[in-house]
Amino acid sequence: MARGSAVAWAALGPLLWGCALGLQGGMLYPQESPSRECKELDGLWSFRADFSDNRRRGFEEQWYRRPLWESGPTVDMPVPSSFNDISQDWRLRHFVGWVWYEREVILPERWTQDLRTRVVLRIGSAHSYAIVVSAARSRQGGWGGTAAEQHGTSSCHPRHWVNGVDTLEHEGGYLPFEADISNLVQVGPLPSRLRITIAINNTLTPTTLPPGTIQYLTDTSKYPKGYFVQNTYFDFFNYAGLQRSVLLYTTPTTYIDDITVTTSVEQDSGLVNYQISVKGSNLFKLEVRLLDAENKVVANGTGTQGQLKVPGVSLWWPYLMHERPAYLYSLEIRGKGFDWPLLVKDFNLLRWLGANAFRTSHYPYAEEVMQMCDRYGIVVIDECPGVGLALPQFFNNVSLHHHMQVMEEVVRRDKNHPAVVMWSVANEPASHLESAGYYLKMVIAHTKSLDPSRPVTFVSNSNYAADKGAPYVDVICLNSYYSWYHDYGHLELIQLQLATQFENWYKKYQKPIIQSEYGAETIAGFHQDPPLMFTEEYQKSLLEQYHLGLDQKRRKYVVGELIWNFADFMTEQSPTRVLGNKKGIFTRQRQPKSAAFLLRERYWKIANETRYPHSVAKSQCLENSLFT
Ligand code: GCB
Repeated sequence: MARGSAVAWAALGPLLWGCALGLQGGMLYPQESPSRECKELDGLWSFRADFSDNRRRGFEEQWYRRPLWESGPTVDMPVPSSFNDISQDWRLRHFVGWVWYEREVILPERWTQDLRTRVVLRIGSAHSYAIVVSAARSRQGGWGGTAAEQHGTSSCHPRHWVNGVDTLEHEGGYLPFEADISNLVQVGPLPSRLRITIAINNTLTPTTLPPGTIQYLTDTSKYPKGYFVQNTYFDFFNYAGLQRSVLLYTTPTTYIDDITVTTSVEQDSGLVNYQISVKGSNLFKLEVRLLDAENKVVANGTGTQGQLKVPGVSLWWPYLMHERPAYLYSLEIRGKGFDWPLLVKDFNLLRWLGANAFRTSHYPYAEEVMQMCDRYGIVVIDECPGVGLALPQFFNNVSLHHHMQVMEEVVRRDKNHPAVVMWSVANEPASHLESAGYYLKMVIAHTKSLDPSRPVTFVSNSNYAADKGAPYVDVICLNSYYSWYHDYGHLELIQLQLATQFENWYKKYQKPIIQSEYGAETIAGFHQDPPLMFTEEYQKSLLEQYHLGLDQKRRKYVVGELIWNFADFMTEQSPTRVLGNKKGIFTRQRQPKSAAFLLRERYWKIANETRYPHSVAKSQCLENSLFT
């Protein structure tokens, strides 16, 4: 394991590694407590896509000024979900531009009357650019003014349009954002209703993350006037909308804004250094209590920073993992949206497989996924949406600045998770370019300054000799598709090519290596023996060949193998994709292909081969596992 033997994953509630963030304010996951209440806004929202030619009718007609149904037809839209797959209207599936969500909420009276209460609106993620407008309505009827209304601007440019604490803008999907809306709901004659309107734009530009381009097709013999397509440079469907939960929560006006914890171990004692940021007042007294998994107090402290000592500490430990050598064996899963049944099913499958890790390919997963990783002992390589950095023009200063900010948001959100073992700043950037070298150097350095305790990487598919980013990473992560994207059908070449890959990279960089992707497209139910591409037999044989190659190096410098992919997933349409990417060892419905059984045998074999009895005791999950 890259972090080395000094790693201490303690099972002491929310443990954090040291961070010095540039972002203003924290982003703690909302939890109910004696002083905090939460109100989930999941469920049906009103929805309309702006199909107008310039996609700006919503702003021109100020749809946010009145309930959405008053300005035109609306449809029901579940939140959380991606809007693309919900309706039977094909235009919505491929829609690019502004969509509008609206929901009316009745607020508890205390929230609107008690001026010692802060009311916060929190959006788990909105892909990819969002503007939020809130309006409070008094009991007597009539809507109280929003900032946008008071300023009366009709400009459709968001920067002019929003101007007030009750509205909020956020750029980038996959990460949470929030606003204190107390000023809005706590003014006027007993307001009790809140109308929340969220406009979301899924257009990707050369400076968004991931980047994209809009291409106008101007040959009028082939395309109608104004016809455009969105080009993306990654291999998943650009699902969009309110894909994670939206909620309101309260805090007292003097409140804990952020907590940062770093941990270490001294003999059998756990040391927990904490730093707590309090906002709203300087007049407070802090008592700190550290609870164990059974809610028993195991240490006490006072003040905004200090160290707690826990004798006889029980350490957090990855599922089935041995410490010498630690080895990640698993697969990539997907977690753009959030859905509890799917999430629990996926974790049951991970445990069935005996897997112990995954990478959040290629964007941060829902916060609930990260919580499950802490709970189930699954190690995470936490990747930001730096995917599709394929063209030279994407390595510009505006993108670099945004990319660094996104890393700040990722680290701010996930620094508390013991499961996070490494940050990944990008997947397959064009890292052979000089400009990419500088860009990656800067993003990696920035991420290290945010969290000096964890290694940082990006995932490469460049040639080892040409890669300009590899010198800056702590661990080399490599994607390769031998006998899939070239040498079609020639499974006999895999071991040689894999050995060459590992030896070249190791010789040049002398760093630990993770095989971060390998796999084969497989259509469940297709069979052929001897194996042919796309059959279950081919996928199995390809993985077997890779495993023979990996076994040659895994006790040396290869520290992990992550197959591509956990389950089939949707992509854009193309002649190389049959209803999406089919490299899953499970179907999209989570049913196993033959390779799932092969993987299961391998992962359990590795676990049984290497684990000592004491490491078994360390895994919190094993005692409850059906599969040991
Ligand atoms: C890759 C990408 C991943 C693709 C995969 C494939 O290298 O990182 O996003 O889905 O290859 O299946 O082509």
